[in-house]
Amino acid sequence: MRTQVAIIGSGPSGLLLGQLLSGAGIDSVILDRASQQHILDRVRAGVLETGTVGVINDAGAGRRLHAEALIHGGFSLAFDGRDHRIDLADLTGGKHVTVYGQTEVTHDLMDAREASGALSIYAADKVEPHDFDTSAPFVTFEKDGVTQRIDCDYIAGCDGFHGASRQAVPDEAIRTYEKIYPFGWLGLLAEVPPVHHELIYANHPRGFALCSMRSPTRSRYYIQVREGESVAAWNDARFWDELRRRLPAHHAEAVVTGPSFEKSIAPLRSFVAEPMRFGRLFLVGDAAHIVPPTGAKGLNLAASDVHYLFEGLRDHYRDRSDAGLDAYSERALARVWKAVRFSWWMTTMLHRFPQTSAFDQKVQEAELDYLTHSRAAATVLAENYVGLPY
Ligand code: RFL
Ligand code: PHB
Repeated sequence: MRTQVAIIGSGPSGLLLGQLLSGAGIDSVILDRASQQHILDRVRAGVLETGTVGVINDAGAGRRLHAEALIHGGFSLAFDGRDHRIDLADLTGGKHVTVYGQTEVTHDLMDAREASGALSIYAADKVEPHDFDTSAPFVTFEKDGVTQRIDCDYIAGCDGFHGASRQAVPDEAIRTYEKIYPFGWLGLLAEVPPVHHELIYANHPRGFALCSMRSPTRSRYYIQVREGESVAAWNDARFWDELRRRLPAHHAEAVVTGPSFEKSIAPLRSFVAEPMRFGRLFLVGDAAHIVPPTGAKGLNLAASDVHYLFEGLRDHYRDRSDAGLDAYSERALARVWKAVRFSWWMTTMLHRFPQTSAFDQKVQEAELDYLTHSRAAATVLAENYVGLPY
């Protein structure tokens, strides 16, 4: 088999890139080790920057999003029993975020790919990139016990943090930076109306809590849990009880509870691999970087990476110019590090760290107080949350 761009991974990064390439008449094959259903069953991000919505539109997969997504012009910071609204629209000159689940984005992109007729291979085992330091790279994989090979011009490693692409790079060619946080997020999805019409990020002595949503009838909630905690220890009643305890009283009273239909724990980590290009292999999205979810940046960074890489590939095939491909790693990383910083800062400001000193606790309280009294400080938060320009 031969294609122009072999894409490893069918998450948002791989699917977005595949659609943009199809739109420009560039051929791609997507390979994923998971089944299509498994990918659609993963519950993840919910907040999209305007730039991400733009990339989804460019990929020809924005129709349902525009009909169903929720536009949010602000969110709440809750702490010390009170509630402070960050007015995103006012602080950023009219900008907003879009609340639409990653599951739905993935669904729309998979439908668009199917309509375009481009090839995706799911449940592919042992996917491996080869010879990307030469002009003749290829990818091998096993399907139904048979080893197959795809020759290509370029390989896009869109296979997430645990994927094969980054691991195929020799140690001496890559530098990684990592920070692990000593807690996780327990998330719950339920068919109940959200407690509030906007998101609430809560800092409480018992730990962080986040009230988010997927629609006016579907809520997504998260609570900070200790490292090593197991989902089995949290039945629905315990979760709802703990969530309520971490919210200001007026919100706690308004929480509508119901049976959960998804519950999972995510560890929190910051991670960056540099560079993001190795010859004809490009790392994209979570394959190259991870941020803790507090700033809602992971999926949005995947979209900006895809935007830069697509421009480079398009210019290569259309104009025979490699300037965009040569600049990919530097352009992407400049934006990545700013989101890594923002996500680390939001996480540090909103969570309770084990063994925190009295000094650190006071500084955290001063930071929150400053945000609620200084327009300049609130503007820094708002302009990062809605997304820095591409
Ligand atoms: P993905 O989505 O992990 O997709 C990678 C795909 O590659 C496949 N794969 C392989 N295929 C072949 N061979 C291998 N060896 C392979 N290894 C893996 C996998 O099966 C998978 O299909 O990476 P991608 O496309 O880069 O997308 C990144 C986003 O999924 C991620 O950044 C976000 O979900 C992060 N995130 C959030 N981002 C936001 O922008 N806003 C949010 O509100 C937000 N909330 C979140 C989040 C992530 C969370 N978790 C669970 C980590 C909330 C949570 C709880
Ligand atoms: C979500 O709705 O899943 C979500 C929202 C905001 C975040 C993280 C996750 O910061």
